[in-house]
Amino acid sequence: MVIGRRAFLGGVVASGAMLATGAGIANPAGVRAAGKTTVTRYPLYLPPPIGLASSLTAAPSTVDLGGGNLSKAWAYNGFMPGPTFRARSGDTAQVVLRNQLSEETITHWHGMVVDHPNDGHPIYAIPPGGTYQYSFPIQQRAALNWYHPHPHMLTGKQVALGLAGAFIINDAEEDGLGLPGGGYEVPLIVRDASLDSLGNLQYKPRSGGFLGDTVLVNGTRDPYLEVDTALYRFRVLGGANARIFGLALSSGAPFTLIGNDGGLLASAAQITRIDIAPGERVDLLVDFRGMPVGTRVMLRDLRSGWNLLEFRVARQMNVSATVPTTLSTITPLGSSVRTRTFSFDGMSKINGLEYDVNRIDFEVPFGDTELWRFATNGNAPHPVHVHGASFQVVSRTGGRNRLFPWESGWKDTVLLEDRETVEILIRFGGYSGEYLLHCHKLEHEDMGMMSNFVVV
Ligand SMILES: [Cu+2]
Repeated sequence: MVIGRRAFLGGVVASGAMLATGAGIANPAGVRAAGKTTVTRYPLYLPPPIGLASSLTAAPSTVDLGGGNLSKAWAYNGFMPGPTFRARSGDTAQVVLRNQLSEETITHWHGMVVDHPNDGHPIYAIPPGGTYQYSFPIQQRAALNWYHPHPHMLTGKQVALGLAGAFIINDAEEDGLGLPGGGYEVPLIVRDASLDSLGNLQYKPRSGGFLGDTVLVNGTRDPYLEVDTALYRFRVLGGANARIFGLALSSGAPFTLIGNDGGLLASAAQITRIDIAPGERVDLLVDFRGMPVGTRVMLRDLRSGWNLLEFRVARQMNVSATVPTTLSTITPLGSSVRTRTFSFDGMSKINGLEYDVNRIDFEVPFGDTELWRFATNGNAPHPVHVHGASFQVVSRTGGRNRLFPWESGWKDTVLLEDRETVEILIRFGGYSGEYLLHCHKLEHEDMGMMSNFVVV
């Protein structure tokens, strides 16, 4: 068993809070949030950085979710979330995955355009004790991507138990904008979790999608973050198995939305609510300038009514920062040469077929722009994710019947709610080879709502 540095430090720092919260471990966060009882909050955890030439070990571990109690989890290198990779366009990643779990695993680099052997396809799952050598160049624009397990029928369990981490790419275009950096750029991995009576992470799958009763931000229960009177950049990942979050600030102030799955948007948008489904990312600026020290602002989830993260304005600072209005150039993919339709059927099928790891369902010519139409045939929401390329969302009909500002620019995951049809434009210009299309509600994925295709 590996005890991460975080577990050790957390145990020392936060031991005084244990008595106050010992009974609260198994309480549903929704109950706590709705009541008037005082919630003991814990410092938001920030995963450590990791180099691009590193070993990544998936293993049972113990982590401190806040308050000093150690919870059993599965973690990368003993950390939950796993360590944060940070790369620049042009770098090369050389990562050795080591499997110290009791079952097979493989790691997928969600949002990264890599070739088939580096994509974490389930056929490459390694047994307990096995290793897998990844080697891939980073040839894409700045974005918050992430990594998580992708073994067939085990992804939901392994992610729910703690295996996920951030992979941030920076580039010169982004540098030129003078966006908040250093301590003012904070990744936020938002997920729900289920804890047993001892406070250990547990996985209780249900076919409609795992829903936990405790929210974790960067693996911290009831977190707070002390902030300066400054502009902050929050890199938010929807890291739940199935839960969709409706992000908003308790102050009613808007977020400044600057990016999403595939990096910067063309221009910034002021928006008070953002829905983020499993696998989706949003890049948000939040301005604490001008707020008196002592001010508290809550990041909330309007769907469940949960409090996600409390910002505590703690220090008066004079940090110059401007909110750029023009961010990047998004070149439209243009007209498509063919259309494909994918029906997400029930909880386990695409176009009537359950996943077969050895079956190739369709071929896509390299470099062609195609229009893909995603429709539901019940049991939505389905966050639809494509490996191997980013795409542009062009329309949504039925259901919410519109597109949202966080769906502009480049995406790799798009939310399909009940009765919705979503059309995207996609072009595979990175590599030929085998990739995956699947529902990112991990229980649907594990039950077979996934398809192999080949870029030829
Ligand atoms: Cu689904």
